[in-house]
Amino acid sequence: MNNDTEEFYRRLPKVELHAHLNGSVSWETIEKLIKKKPHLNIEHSMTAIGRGQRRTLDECFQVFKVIHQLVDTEEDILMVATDVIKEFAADSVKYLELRSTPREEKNTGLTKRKYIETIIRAIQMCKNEGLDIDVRFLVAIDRRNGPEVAMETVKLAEEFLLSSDGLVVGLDVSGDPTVGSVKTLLPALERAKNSGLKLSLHLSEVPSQLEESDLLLNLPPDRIGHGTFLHPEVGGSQGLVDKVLKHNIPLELCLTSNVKGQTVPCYSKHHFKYWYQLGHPTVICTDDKGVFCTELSQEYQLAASTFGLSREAMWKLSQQAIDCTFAPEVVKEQLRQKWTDLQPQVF
Ligand code: 6MZ
Repeated sequence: MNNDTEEFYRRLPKVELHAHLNGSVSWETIEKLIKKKPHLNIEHSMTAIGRGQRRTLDECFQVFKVIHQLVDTEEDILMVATDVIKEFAADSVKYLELRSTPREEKNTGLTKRKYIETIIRAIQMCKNEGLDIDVRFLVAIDRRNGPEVAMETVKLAEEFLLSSDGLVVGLDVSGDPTVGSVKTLLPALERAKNSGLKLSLHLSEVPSQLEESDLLLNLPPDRIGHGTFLHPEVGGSQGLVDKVLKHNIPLELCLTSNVKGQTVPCYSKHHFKYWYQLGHPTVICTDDKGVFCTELSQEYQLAASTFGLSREAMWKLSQQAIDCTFAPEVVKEQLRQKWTDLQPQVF
């Protein structure tokens, strides 16, 4: 890839809607954390999946556990969140929805409430510094933790929806898709929806989740994370696809994450193609830019080269992502204006 192409995708204004905070921690920030906690004996190879490497999804989830050991105080969270926001801003991300699972750490006095407050503080600090990026937050539910924790998380998110000055906008359901039953989480998700929290749900990230995906699509969610196995060509069903189309639910698609986590065999077989060809709203995202060693500009570049899309088509894709954000209409309008101002005369 030549420098000119790289430069185009770096400068392209972008929207990032699927970024897990602890999966997004860069090499540089991990380095600072390792220095702070040498007794943990953690090495870089344990926190990131490098170029050409692949892991099973199960192994990816082990990586998050290692990172969680490194990030366990308010101070760490503040540093991690500010670094991640600044890195996205440096990659010309103009609007970012970060998501993270609130954690309690008895050893350090961290509570779930403080966890969310600290991320909000990081967002506000970046705003005060004048960074050219609008950041919002989705409170994440880890499906492994079951219905009680899910309900408790929804109640906490509801409080922040009212008190965070619009910074907390919704809820994410993530975690190891092979563990836990989402059926038991439905009452919590229904409550969240009724209280005005937007829902972005990981759906069909692994095969054979037809019943679960069908239940979740009936909510319906406001956005879908991955949706890798929804369509019939990969063992999903036309019924599921029809529901996604009927409710016009945008998909958050993360190419490198899916290839490195081996849920997709190679870039050219990524389900981006299926949904893009249908003209359905798809948003290119990173998932875990630290763990999967990528950047949003790189994901755009990869999608363009893999599927033979022009710069103009990629510009349109990034522009259309604005409609899929959970931001209020006035913010969407400001973003649309920004894209108009930045649009090149010729591509
Ligand atoms: C499902 C994922 C994920 O919340 O500590 N997470 N859940 N599928 C994925 N695909 C690879 N990548 C990340 O960030 C780490 C957490 O995000 C979720 C997992 O629950 C992981 O523990 P936070 O900031």
